[in-house]
Amino acid sequence: MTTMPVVWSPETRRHEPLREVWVGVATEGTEVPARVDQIVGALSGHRLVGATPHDDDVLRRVHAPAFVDHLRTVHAAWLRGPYDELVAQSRVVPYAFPTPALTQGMAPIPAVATHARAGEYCYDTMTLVGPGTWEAARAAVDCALTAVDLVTDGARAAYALCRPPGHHATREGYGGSCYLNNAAVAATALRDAGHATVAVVDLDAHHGNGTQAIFWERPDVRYASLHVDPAAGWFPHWFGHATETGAGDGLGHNRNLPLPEGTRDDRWVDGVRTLADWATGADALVVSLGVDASADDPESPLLVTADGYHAAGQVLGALDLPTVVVQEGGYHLPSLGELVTAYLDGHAGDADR
Ligand code: SP5
Ligand code: ZN
Repeated sequence: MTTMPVVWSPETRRHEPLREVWVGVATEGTEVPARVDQIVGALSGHRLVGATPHDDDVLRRVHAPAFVDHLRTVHAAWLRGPYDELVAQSRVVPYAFPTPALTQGMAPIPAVATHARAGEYCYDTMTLVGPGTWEAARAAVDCALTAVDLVTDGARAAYALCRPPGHHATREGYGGSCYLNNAAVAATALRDAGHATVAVVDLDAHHGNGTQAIFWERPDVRYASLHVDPAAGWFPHWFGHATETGAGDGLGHNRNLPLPEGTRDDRWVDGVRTLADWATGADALVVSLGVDASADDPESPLLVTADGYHAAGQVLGALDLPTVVVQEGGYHLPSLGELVTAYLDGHAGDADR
């Protein structure tokens, strides 16, 4: 068995959200720098590759340039604001959002106050921006692009240890602990490298509404996801239903398989097989590897085990496509390393574990 190269960057540790505000209460953040240490530590038997710097070209095609500029500058704007004196609060958190409930068909003029401006790009209160958030999110993009380079240079598959995760980030906005959409960047770079169609298969416990939105009207990048049913009350609440199949030229190129709470390995791996069949015929693959579907995970009600993730790796590895595996969620620190290793080893083709 040949193990998969692992791309990472110490810069991804610089994002320290400290808190997430949920139902009006600040709780301890779950998307913490220690996630990187747990995963790197478990993958010491793999070839570790440092991410190399890439320019903003792909990033500015995936995301609106004004959004990218906002993310890069908003924390400095927050520090210039009166927030330190007012609330002794160092993290950017929006408090009002120009949703249709407010705008009612009128075109809002961008706000001046940073705490209001933040609500134009951030769609929830759980995704705080601190001093190192931009540097970490940008390093995660470099991890994804470096993994694409490895595949372009002949590796069959490469793993990008991206942090913060990305699949909830849309073309023009961030939320769900995600800032820049690493998987969408990888898929776009694989298209640039000459792969005519790219399939993104998303195994995170939550639906990747950002990736879905970015490729919604495109037939050349197909998105498919297995996740806890938003209709059972789970984030991202408004998206992830089976009825969402794309639009325009992308109609029929989006596939959602929502699962009930309590889904275990057998039905989850069946779902992975369905998504693998659906991806057949693509020229390259991106796997959004969230391991928060694990039974141990505090953020989802799915009950998948490391054996399930290993089986998922075998199923998607058997597609034998050039593949970039991108880290998404997964929050139970003690089991993170085992879950990621199980998937990667399955994908690389070990027979059992
Ligand atoms: C990438 C990813 O997995 N994002 C997950 C975003 C979903 N977060 C929903 C959070 C719901 C409330 N969590 C309360 C836990 C208290 N720490
Ligand atoms: Zn998730």
